[in-house]
Amino acid sequence: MHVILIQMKFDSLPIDNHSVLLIVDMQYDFLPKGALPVPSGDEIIVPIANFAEYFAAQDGKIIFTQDWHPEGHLSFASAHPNSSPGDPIEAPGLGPVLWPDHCIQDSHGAQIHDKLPLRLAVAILRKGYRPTIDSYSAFLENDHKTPTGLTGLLQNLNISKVFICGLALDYCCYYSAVDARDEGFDVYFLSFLSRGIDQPENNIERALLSMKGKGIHIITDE
Ligand code: VGL
Ligand code: ZN
Repeated sequence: MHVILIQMKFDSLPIDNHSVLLIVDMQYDFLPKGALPVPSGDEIIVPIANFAEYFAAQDGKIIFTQDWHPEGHLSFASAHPNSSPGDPIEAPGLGPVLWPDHCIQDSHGAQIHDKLPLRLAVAILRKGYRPTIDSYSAFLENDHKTPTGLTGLLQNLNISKVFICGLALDYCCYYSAVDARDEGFDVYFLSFLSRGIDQPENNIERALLSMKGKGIHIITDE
């Protein structure tokens, strides 16, 4: 019954064996009570889990991303003297703001929420592991040059359509969507399966408008 309802709802999405669902950074540190909680992030856990089952049943492939920082990562306010989370930073590969310590390699906060179907994943892509540079995008690190290898993996898998959901809408999801588009994929941004940090102010609205302007399909649940 449940599957049939979901099926009817998403029938219009062109999901097939050339499609990948990127489930971005659904880790405890980005959820309520985590180190860098994204408001209402917990609302999308079960809907993403259900959608992933549907997506896989349509022959789509599933890839998770996992923010994966070493201790003392330069994106952390704690790595800079007299700085607090949210303070602006302008440095190559970092910013626009500093973050609280989060998603430390092997910590509980870095784990992907256990209600999500990791068993469906063809790959789990880790990013942000180099100490002095951040990586919001799943495709390119924040120097906008260093590839993560994801483009090559998707090309090898014959993927042409990238569906994106997860956290945070205005950071890792946004930058991943823009880079996917730049790499030549058709991109479907599932905004109803994403929540944002909205920092600086109006960042979510800015991200959605920017994506629309680049030809990314924004999918709401209407
Ligand atoms: C993210 C800030 C810092 C994200 C990761 O997953 O959107 N945001 N690290
Ligand atoms: Zn991070």
